[in-house]
Amino acid sequence: MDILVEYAVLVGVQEQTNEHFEYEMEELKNLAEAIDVHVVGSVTQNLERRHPTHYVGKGKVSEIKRFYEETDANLIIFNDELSPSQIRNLERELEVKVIDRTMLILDIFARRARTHEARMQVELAQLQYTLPRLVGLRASLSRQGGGTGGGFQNKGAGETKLELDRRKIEDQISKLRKDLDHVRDRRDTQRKQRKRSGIPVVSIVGYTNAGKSTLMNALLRKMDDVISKQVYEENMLFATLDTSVRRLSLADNKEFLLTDTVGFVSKLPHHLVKAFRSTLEEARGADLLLHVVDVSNPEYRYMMEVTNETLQDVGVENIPTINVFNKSDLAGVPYPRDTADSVWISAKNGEGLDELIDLIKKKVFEQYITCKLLVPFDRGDVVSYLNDKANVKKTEYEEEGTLMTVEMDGSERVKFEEFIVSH
Ligand SMILES: Nc1nc2c(ncn2[C@@H]2O[C@H](COP(=O)(O)OP(=O)(O)OP(=O)(O)O)[C@@H](O)[C@H]2O)c(=O)[nH]1
Ligand SMILES: [Mg+2]
Repeated sequence: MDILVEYAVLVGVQEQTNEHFEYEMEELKNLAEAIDVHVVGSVTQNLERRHPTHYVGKGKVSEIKRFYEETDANLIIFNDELSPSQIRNLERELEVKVIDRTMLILDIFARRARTHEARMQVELAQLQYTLPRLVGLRASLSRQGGGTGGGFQNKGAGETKLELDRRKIEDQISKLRKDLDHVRDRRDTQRKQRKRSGIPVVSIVGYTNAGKSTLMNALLRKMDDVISKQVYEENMLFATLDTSVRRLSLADNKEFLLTDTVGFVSKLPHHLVKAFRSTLEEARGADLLLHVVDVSNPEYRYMMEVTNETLQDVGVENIPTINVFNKSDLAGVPYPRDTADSVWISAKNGEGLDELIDLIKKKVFEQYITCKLLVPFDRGDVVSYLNDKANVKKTEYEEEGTLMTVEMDGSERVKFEEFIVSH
C-alpha cells in the first residue's frame, strides 16, 4: 500500500465524549508526515455519532470537496477506521483517494518492518483489512500497480477478477497465519527457556516515540559497554517494530534480561494488534515492566491510558511496573527524582539512570535473601558456582568446609537447601 500522493486534507468527527480529539487530529498529522504526506488542512465536525454511510454528515461531504479543491489536495485521510461502504460512498462522492487512520498506520508499519516476522505480521494485517473492502478500495489497489491518479481506474474490473483477488488474498492470509504460528511456537519455547534460566526479565513498554529504545541504549552503555549491541532509536513514529533482548549485569553478579519492543498509538488497528500479538506478548513473561512515558508531552496521561489498555488487550496484566517519566529535560519538572513506583529521568542525557537501576534492583531482586551456607571441601563445584553466579558477601574457612554468606533468590535457595545453615 504505497501512498505516492503528497497533499492531504484530514477529516475528523468529534463524538461528544472525546476530550482527546484535538490531540488525535494532531497525531493524525504526525502519522501522515511519517510517510511524507503534506497536510494542507483539516475539516472537523461535532456529531453525536459518526454517520453510518458517510462518516461525516451529508452536508459536510460537499464542504470537504470544496476544501480539497481549493487547496489542491489529492488525498483525504479520515481519523477513524471506515467501513467498506463508507469508503465506497466517500470515494464516489468526493472523487478523490480516501484512506483512513488504519490504512495510514498499516502503511507506516509496512515501510518500517525490517525483520521477516514483522513483514509477515504487517502483510497479514493489511490483507485482513483489505479483504472486506476489495470493492471500495479500487483506487488504493490500482495504486499498488503504480498508478497515482484519483478515483476510479479499476472501474472496469469485473466480478470474476474480484472473485479471483478475493481467493488469492484468502489463500495468502491462511499461509501467513500458519507461518506466524510457527514463529509464535518458537518464541514460546525461547520464553520458556529464558524463564528456566532463572534470569529475571525486565520489559520496556510504552507509547511510540517515548524514548524506549533510547533508554535501552542508555542502560546498555552504562552497564555493558558493548556498543555493537545498541538498538535503533530515531525521532519518528514506530522506529522499532520487533523485539530486542539484551543481558545486563549489575555490579554484584545479579543479571537481568532487558527487552525493547513496538510502541503503541491511540486507535492502533485491531488487525494490527492481533497480527503483532506474538511480538507484543513478549512483555507477558516479564517479571517487571518499565512503562516509558514522554512526560514532556501535555497528553502524557492519555498516552499512558492507551498503553495500559493495549497491554490489557494482549493479555499483559498484573506485572509489577515502574513508571519511567522520560524526557524530563524537556518537561520543566524536577529530576532526577524517584518514588516507590516512579522515576523521572532523561534517557538522552543519562540523568536518573542510577535511580532507575536502584528501583529495578529493589523490584526484581527484593525476594533475594542473604543466607549462610556451609559447603564441604569436596564440593568445590558449589563454591565456584556461587562465586560465578551469586552475590557472595563473605567467605570463611571452617573445619567442616567453606562458610559462605550469599544473597540468593527463592529458586536458588531450594537448589542449595542442604548446605544452608542459617537465613
Ligand atoms: N530531549 C530528549 N529526547 C529524548 C529523550 N529520550 C529519547 N529522546 C528522543 O526521542 C526520540 C524517540 O526516541 P526512541 O528511543 O526511538 O523512541 P521509542 O520509544 O523507541 O519509539 P518507537 O520505537 O518509535 O516506538 C529520539 O529522537 C530520541 O533522541 C530524552 O530523555 N530527552
Ligand atoms: Mg524504539
